[in-house]
Amino acid sequence: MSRPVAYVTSEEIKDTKIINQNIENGIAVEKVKSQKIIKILLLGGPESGKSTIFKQMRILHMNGFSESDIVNYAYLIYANIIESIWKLIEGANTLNIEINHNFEDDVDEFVKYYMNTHLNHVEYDEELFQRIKRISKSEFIRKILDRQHEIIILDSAVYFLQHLDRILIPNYKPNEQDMLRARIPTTGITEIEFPYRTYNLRVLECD
Ligand SMILES: Nc1nc2c(ncn2[C@@H]2O[C@H](COP(=O)(O)OP(=O)(O)OP(=O)(O)O)[C@@H](O)[C@H]2O)c(=O)[nH]1
Ligand SMILES: [Mg+2]
Repeated sequence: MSRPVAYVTSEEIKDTKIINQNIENGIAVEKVKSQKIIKILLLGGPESGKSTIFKQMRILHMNGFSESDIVNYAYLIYANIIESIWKLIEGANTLNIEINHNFEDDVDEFVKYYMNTHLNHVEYDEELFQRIKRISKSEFIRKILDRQHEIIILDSAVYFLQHLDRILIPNYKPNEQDMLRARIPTTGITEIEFPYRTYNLRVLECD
């Protein structure tokens, strides 16, 4: 039986050489790039904005957030809202502001929930969220917010309270602004790296 004769034309050899050269060039460019890493270390006190800069860089240079990030942020934002309402209720005590009689039941039920639920385990809860919406519109919360600088509340509390009707819904999908405002305290060191112009930027955040 005759064997197939394998042969290549001079044109094909030329093409292969060009492809090879392109690959070699690509490797050389990558090597130079990898040598041009600029490291940026973000430092600062709590809530000074390190994580916010991190998130902004992800949005601008790394295709933003994935679907699973968005779901995680939804629960984190629910937890931020619950924490904010709790701080405001505590504020009523600190500032000697009386809780309006008609909101006592909502506040009592909210406090019970807060005392019995870890913030990492917050789920969508129609009854609780309706209570939160009612509490947020009450006279005593308005009075506390007028004096918010006398107590410690989350930086993003007012922002989230203004958007409760959009946020406290089933299958809520946070937008970029919501995710930028969401607060999760950093523990340890976080790192991202992305190409920027002719460099690679490596940004580190630590606390
Ligand atoms: N007013 C305002 N606040 C913002 C804006 N963007 C983010 N924030 C808030 O600013 C705060 C910044 O907090 P982070 O970025 O988590 O601060 P951090 O330095 O990482 O803090 P730690 O992780 O505790 O060390 C958050 O509460 C955000 O909600 C904005 O555009 N305007
Ligand atoms: Mg942080």
